[in-house]
Amino acid sequence: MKYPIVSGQSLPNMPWEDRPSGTGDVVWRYSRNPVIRRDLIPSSNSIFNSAVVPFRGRFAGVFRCDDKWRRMVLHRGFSDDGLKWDIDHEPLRFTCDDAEIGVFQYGYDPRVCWLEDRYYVTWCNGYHGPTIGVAWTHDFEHFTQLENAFLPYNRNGVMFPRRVGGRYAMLSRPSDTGHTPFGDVFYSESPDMCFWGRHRFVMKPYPESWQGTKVGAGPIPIETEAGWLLIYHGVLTSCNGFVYSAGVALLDRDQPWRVLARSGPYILSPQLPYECMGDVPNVVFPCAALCDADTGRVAVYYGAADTVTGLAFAYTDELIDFAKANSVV
Ligand code: BMA
Repeated sequence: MKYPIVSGQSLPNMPWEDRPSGTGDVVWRYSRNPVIRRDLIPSSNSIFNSAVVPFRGRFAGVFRCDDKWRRMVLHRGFSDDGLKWDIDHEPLRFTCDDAEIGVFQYGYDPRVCWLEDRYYVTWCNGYHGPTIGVAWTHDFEHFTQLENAFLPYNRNGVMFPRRVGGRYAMLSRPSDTGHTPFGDVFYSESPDMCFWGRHRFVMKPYPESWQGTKVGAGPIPIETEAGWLLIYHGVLTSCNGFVYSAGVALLDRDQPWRVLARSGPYILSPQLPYECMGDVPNVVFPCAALCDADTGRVAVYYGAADTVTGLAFAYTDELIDFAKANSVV
């Protein structure tokens, strides 16, 4: 590989399809999308913006399943192949030492990060407005909730899979109470998963483009010898409302708030019917990526139209070259 993956794992059983002939696109979709349909469990209105990870030779995930009340709740699930998912019919419950923090109002847009010896879950957590909830699990049975990372209002909390400069690290996007019409990505550090600080600016919208209104981190960054590979979402305000697309950036390995490259064109945008039609039309929203360290194959899980979950494929080397060759930095 041109840019070897650092501390990755072999995932020969991850979902994969070769790029279809006739396209040179850096990202291509699973031919049988949506990989998770909206009504996979009886209670769900929609299943999207969800996070999956390798787990004990199989795959596990935390799924955003809005229910038929239209409450935003999180469910855990398991899969042998990353394609056919067995999602628990009951919402997952967190245990928390602090009764006030442990009150569950709503949860959405989870990410899951393997870090040192356990899986950390971050999600947009209701606490007098949206902020970043943090919890950990060893087994996807018991989830221990920690302090919220930030003050409200904040969304898209995405952890790094190792300490950086000796501290835990997270990207996030300060926001407002509603459908925020702005948004920059920031980097924060923590010595203990409780207190977060040393906030650094990472990137802001790029004007007059698919990422002109706001940007937010997507899947857990993938460490390569060239830098942290970050897939992120960007929003354009059209005369028909927000349009959510995805791009790719490369962040410095030691100082991840430094952006080395960032794609001017998108890598994925809402174009197919299940991305353009649904509860919120014209949304692709990546929240997870599986990566095989041996080949650089990437499988990106993304919410489509706030209704179903799509899957798309890419190679790390090609994503990095795309960010560099088309960089707006
Ligand atoms: C964002 C989040 C996402 C959602 C997107 C499009 O603000 O709420 O969960 O996918 O809007 O509606």
